[in-house]
Amino acid sequence: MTMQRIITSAAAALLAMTGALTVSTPAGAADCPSGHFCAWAHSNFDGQRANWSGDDGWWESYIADEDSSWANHGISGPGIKDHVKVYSRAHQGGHMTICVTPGQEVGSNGAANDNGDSHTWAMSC
Ligand SMILES: [Ca+2]
Ligand SMILES: [Ca+2]
Repeated sequence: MTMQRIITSAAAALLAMTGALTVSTPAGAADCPSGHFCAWAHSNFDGQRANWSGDDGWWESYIADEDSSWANHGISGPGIKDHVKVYSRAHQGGHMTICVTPGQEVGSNGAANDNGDSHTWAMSC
């Protein structure tokens, strides 16, 4: 084997490994800290992000009525409020626009798009 062939083989092996790594991490699609609920101003977890570990009755202006994708990276377990309900008005008013289950990542949702103003953690949807 020539040196050129060895290098080519090594590069191919590295490429194969990188490809395998990419495929094996679908849960990491959305960049959202563990224990947090995240919302982005654009679809597919793009644009400005807001994240919360607790409830918020009055979202900041950059995300209120701007939310276009969502991810629930909350901690799950017995007796833990691990679902997130988003509401169309402040202080959990109006109607529920979307409910995000534990570990769920929602890249887009026409009904909930640009309508969230508050959210609360809940036991279920
Ligand atoms: Ca938006
Ligand atoms: Ca709204």
